[in-house]
Amino acid sequence: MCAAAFSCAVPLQGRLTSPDARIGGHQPPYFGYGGPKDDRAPDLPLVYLPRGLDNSSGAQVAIDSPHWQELAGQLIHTSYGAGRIFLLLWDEVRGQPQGAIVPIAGEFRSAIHRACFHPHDGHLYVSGMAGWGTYTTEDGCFQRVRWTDKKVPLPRKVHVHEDGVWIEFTRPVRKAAIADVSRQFAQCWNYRYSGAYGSPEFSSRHYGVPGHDVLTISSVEWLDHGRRLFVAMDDLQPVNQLHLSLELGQPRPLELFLTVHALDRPFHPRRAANEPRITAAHPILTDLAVNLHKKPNRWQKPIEGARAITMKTGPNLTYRQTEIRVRPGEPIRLTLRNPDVLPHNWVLARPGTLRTVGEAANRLIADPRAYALQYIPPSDDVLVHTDIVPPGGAFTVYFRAPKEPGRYPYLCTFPGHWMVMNGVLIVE
Ligand SMILES: [Cu+2]
Repeated sequence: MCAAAFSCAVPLQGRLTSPDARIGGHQPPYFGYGGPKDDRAPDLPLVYLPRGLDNSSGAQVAIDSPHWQELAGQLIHTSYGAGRIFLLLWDEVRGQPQGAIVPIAGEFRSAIHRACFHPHDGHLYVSGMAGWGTYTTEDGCFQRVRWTDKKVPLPRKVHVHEDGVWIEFTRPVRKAAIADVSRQFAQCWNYRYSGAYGSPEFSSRHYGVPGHDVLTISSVEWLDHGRRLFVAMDDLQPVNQLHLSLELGQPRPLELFLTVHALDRPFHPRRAANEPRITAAHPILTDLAVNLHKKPNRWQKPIEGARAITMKTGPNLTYRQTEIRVRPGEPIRLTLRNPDVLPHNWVLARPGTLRTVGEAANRLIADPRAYALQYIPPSDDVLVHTDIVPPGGAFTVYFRAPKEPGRYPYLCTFPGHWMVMNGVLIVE
C-alpha cells in the first residue's frame, strides 16, 4: 500500500488488468522510491487520492452486508492518515479499470486501517492504532459504523464518457435540487509519475504548470426518476484526478474524486459528433515521454553581433508584436518573454504554412511526446523555434534570418493557440 507525500494511489490488488487495457500490464506503478522502471508504462492504479483527502492509506474491504445492500460489490477504503472512510467505486472502460473515491460520514479517533463487516449484525467495524503520520488524536480505537437508513442519496456506480460522467445513486435525487447548474463544480489535475516521493498537483492542460483546471458543466441531466444523473462536460480528457462537487439538496455537497484513465464513447452520440474529437495522451505516458524524448533546443548557440529582438506575449493568446522586419540572412537573437498566465512558444515557419503547422500542432495533444517535443510538430516547414516558455519565463534563440525575401509566419504551437496567436516575420 502506498503512502506518498502528496498523493496516494490505490493499486489493483488481486485483480489483473484485462488484456484489452492499452497501458501497462507488466509491473506495479513505482511511484516514489525506485521510480519508473524500464521506461515502460506500469499497471495503472485503480484510483488516485489527493493528499488533502488521504495522506496515508489504510486498507479496503468489500461491501458485503444486508444493511449495505445498495452498495454491494463496491469497496470501503480506510484512511490511516485522516481517520476517515471512503466509498471506492469501481468503473471500467474497454477493460481498463478505474475508480472514484467518495468521502462518507465518519470521523475516527485513531488511525484506522483495518475494517470488517460483522457476520451477525452486518455493521462495519474499524480498528485503528496511531504510530506516526496521522492527523488523528488517540493511540487506538475500535469503532462501529452503522447504516442508519437516512434518506441520503449515495453514489453506487460511476461511468466516465467522452462527454461527461454518469452517476447512479442508492436513492433518488430530487429534480429540483439540481435545477441550478451554476451551483455544480468540476475541476481536474494530474500528478507527476517519477521517482520523487509524491507529486505536486499540475494543470492537465498546461504540462508542468502547478494548479488545477476548472471544467465547464453544461448540464446535469435527471434520469430514471432521479436514480441516475449525467453530468455533461465537453472538455473531458484522461486525467489523474477529476473532482466533482455536486449540490444535491443535502446539507453538504457530494464530493467525488475520480481517476480517468479512459473515456467511454459519448453518452449523447449525436451531440458529440458535431466536431471531431482528439483524445489527449494519458498523463503517465506523457511523463515517460518527457524523460525519453526531451532534447536540448538547437538554436541556443550564441551568434556574435546578432540583433536583439524581444518578443512578448500579451493577454488572450496574443504576441505584442505581430510583425517583425529583418534583412536577408541577418543574425538574430530572439527572446520570447512570457508575462502571461499560460505557457507559450514562438515558432517560425516557411511562407504559406501557418495553417499546416498550426493544425499539426493541435493534433499533437494525442501524442504522449507532445511536451517533450515542445509542441513542435515534426515538419520541414518549421524553421526555428523556442522551447515552451512557462508563465513568467523567457527563452532565447539565435538564428540567421532566411535569405529569401518573403513573409514568414510565426505562431505559438501550444495546442489551440495558433489561430489567434501568430504574426509575420518579413524578410525585406
Ligand atoms: Cu501560446
